[in-house]
Amino acid sequence: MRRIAAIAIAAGVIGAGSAVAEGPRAGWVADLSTLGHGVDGFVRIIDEDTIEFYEFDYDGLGFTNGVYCYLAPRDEYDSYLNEALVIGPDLRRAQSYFNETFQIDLPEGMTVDGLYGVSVWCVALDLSFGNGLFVSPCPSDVNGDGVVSAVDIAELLSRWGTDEPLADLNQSGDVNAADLASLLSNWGPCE
Ligand SMILES: [Ca+2]
Ligand SMILES: [Ca+2]
Repeated sequence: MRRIAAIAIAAGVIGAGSAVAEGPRAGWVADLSTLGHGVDGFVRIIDEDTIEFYEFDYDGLGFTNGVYCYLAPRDEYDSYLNEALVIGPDLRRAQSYFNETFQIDLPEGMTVDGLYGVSVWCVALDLSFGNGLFVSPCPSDVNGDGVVSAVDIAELLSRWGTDEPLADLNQSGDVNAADLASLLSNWGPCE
């Protein structure tokens, strides 16, 4: 623990005054649960306003008001509908989806910033057919540059004591010493 504390103090000096930006989280992936209509697969963030469904299954059915991709804040993605966050197109169609890949551009002016949950959402029933949380393929790489380094410690320390998902590496709900230890254990290039 002595080593961790020493590095933490050093990084605190480095991090003082540095700007904190969430970044586009390119490459983050959500693993869709299966809640209805055979929905399964993954959704990946391509850039700040593009997401990609892949290995996607869905029987194509649903009620008349449509079934849409729905992006939401972390705590709301499976229980609450804000229509502004529903992004098109309507995913229903006559032929079922099997192992498909397609991209969706977010509406003009909308980005993935602050949005961690994705659902395949049936509007008429206010019901998710499948959903998941976007997670980083290399969680300790807080700033997303492909390497776990002192910069990431500085980014983590700047969020110390908060619940910010970028730095809450073990998804415990707060940023603390456990996250710092996790970061140090993953030191070096992302695999
Ligand atoms: Ca990094
Ligand atoms: Ca944590």
